[in-house]
Amino acid sequence: VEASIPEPLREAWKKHSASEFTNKEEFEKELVRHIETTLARSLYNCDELAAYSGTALAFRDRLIIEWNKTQQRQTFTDQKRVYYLSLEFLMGRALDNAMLNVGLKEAAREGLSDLGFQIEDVISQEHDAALGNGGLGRLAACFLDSMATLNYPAWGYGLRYRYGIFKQEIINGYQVEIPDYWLDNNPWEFPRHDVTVDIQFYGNVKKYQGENGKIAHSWEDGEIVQATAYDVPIPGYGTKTTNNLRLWSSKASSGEFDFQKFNAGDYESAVADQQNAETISAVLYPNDNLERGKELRLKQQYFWCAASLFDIVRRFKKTKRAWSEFPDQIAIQLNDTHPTLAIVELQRILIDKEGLEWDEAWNIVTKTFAYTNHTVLPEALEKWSVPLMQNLLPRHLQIIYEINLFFLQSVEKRFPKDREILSRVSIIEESHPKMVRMAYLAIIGSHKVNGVAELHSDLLKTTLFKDFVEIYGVDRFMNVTNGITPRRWLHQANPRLSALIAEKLGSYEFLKDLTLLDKIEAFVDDKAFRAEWAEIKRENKARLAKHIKATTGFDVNPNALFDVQVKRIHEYKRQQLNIFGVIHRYLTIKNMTPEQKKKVVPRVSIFGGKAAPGYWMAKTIIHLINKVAEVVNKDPEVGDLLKVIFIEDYNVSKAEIICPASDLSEHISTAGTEGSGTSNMKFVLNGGLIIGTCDGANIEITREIGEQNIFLFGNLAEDVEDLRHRHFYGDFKLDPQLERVFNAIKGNTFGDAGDFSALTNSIEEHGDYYLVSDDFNSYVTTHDMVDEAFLNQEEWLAKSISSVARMGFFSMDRVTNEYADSIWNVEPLNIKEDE
Ligand code: BZD
Repeated sequence: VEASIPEPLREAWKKHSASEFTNKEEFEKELVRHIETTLARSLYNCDELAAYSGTALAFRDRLIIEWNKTQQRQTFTDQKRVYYLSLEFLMGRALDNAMLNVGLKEAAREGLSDLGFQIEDVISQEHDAALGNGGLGRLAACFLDSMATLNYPAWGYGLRYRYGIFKQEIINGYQVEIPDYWLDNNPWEFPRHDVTVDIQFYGNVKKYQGENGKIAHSWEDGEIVQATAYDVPIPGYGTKTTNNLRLWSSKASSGEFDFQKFNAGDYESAVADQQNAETISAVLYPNDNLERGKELRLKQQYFWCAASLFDIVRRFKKTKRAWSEFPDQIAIQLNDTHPTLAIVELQRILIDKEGLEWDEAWNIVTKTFAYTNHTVLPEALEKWSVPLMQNLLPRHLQIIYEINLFFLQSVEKRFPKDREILSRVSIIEESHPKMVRMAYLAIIGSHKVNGVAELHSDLLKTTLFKDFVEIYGVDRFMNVTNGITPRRWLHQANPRLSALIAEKLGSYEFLKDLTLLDKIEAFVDDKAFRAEWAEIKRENKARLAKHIKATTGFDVNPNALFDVQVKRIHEYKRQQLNIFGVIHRYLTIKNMTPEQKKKVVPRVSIFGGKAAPGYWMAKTIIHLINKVAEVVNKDPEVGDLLKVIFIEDYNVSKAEIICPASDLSEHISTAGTEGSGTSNMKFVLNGGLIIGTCDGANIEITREIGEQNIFLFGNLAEDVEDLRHRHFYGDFKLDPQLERVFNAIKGNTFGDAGDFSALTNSIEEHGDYYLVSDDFNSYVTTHDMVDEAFLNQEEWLAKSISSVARMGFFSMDRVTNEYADSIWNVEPLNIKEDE
């Protein structure tokens, strides 16, 4: 308030308020101005990178003007806001998205062309913002896009890692990790050096007599690290709303202690403190679906939760409302358990700082938070050692114990005869050392808990969180099936398909209401439409083939069936099943007569994905894929009938090239292990068919597009436990076709067999936990059905078109509205057009 310009002077201010370019001419003017002044370059010295920077700065100006207005509008209307807390935001590139969202891509294309540049080359200069591992981080990014597009007053909160997910190089068939330093000349962030929060670690808790004789607690001493806000504007599509993603960066507190040391000549130790503090936001942990309990990770979590909560509470306090209104004004969504400490931090703020009674505070907390679970894999469930937490966050541990005490007392009251339930549901696991179970804390501190696809949410209720369903009733648990933003994953990634659909539907309205896609089913028998549909797919495949040639040197035939599996490399996702299937195909082709070979459908098997640097088995899978590629791709007996490609450094911008180019993609996790999967949706939305297990969102995709349009195979989730049990007791026989594959590997067909023994052993010797052998026969016969189907191109096209027509359900806008209605209870803002 103190910083605002006095009323009588505002007219002068408004007269000079920044204005937005609206056409090609004005864009060119802004572009040249930025290149010549902001970037200090000239027409004699302007490469594509400078053209990119200039274009980005021009669009950034537009975004920030709308960002400012959006924030004013949201403050003025004072409606309930959503805060989405996620340790990962896998945003990808921003420029193309910004141009499309504000509707000025064509103006920019012509403007750049007038000045000597191709827009595609300019766009591809941008470095991906890769602050995430996989699906969880990308889901957060899709949320931001939808929340802005639907005009929800919403903020994202995350960490500003100096290093995002590593860049992957393949050297001699092995994955090598290269640091991803992405911050140099990133025009999309705004440092807010005036928005800082001091964050405390370590120290100890003192009890004292507070007002009216109450026992109170204060957390004293320890270390202070400073959080600085960096804001990233998030434009909605076809709306003025531009929301905010606030990322926190750490540095040593600008307090006295470092200067004291510095002045006392202890220069090295002052620098060490600085570096120590900066380490907190230095790097994204590169594991997906694995938690390893490292102290620095817990520091990251608390640093980010505490800074975000301070910011949220500060904003709330400005409204001068009663604390009881906090949950009417604020909804906080926890993206997995990573931000669970936010629950404890809010309780701490309310009781220790604001003097509320425990019960009153706890009531506010539980009404504010909701928790999304993304996995049932045991190794991904977060647990923190009690001694570690005691040391780092002593007051928080006390509060956790208190939460647990009240919770267990209530459980005991309800189930007085059940002695076991208390140890089963306790937040504290009685192991050595004791552990804090973060998922239980998240459930107890939230009013809603959701899974990300129907099967996944059912499994949560019947297995992992069964006791909590008994305790709280089934209404606390719900399903919200994931979705994807059609703006990036159709319009931006596949502009020609988007244009064809728009032409038939009469407008681009489907990008805001994806259920309108169902109207294209009427054209499924229209010859010209089909031909165009096929031509677009062919062109997208040619674009990918070009990328493959440029990056791997291999030629692939765009008329072959492109069979794609791109996602994080993980045993449960079963890239090993895929590559074993490829080897099976290779051996089969090699045994064919020339006559038989003529009937083979040519294939290109395309893989991509990163392995966590410490995940040995996943790295072995990558190695095998690359070794198989080396042998197959140069085998003259095979020629064009089979090619194997590993695309290096799979990321969001590569996904935008790959998804539109697939004929078939693989979503083949062991049934019951994949929360949802979201790339399955991206591929189908781009006209690809999928082969998959009855897992995650494959099940709802099947329900929507029809069984005739998907290739399902493999054992069902309900049979998995029994099969594993039988393997464990020695009831295991290797599938004979898989045995032939293993014999080839063991015969050194793909290099030293010793390199791959861990892979074959895990199946033959160690119980085949992921049921690769059990599903192998079903997998390869289903692939034969794919070939059969691909031979009939007309029918394949019909499947492709009607699948796309039925994908409306998987829009992130549907997802966002479901969260808004049944979890957050927030309304979109009304935007007047003339504002
Ligand atoms: O979340 C993924 C699930 O595996 C997918 O099935 C699901 O579709 C998406 C979105 O809901 N989970 C992750 O991506 N998880 C992680 O990346 C992760 C990262 C750190 C720690 C634990 C998990």
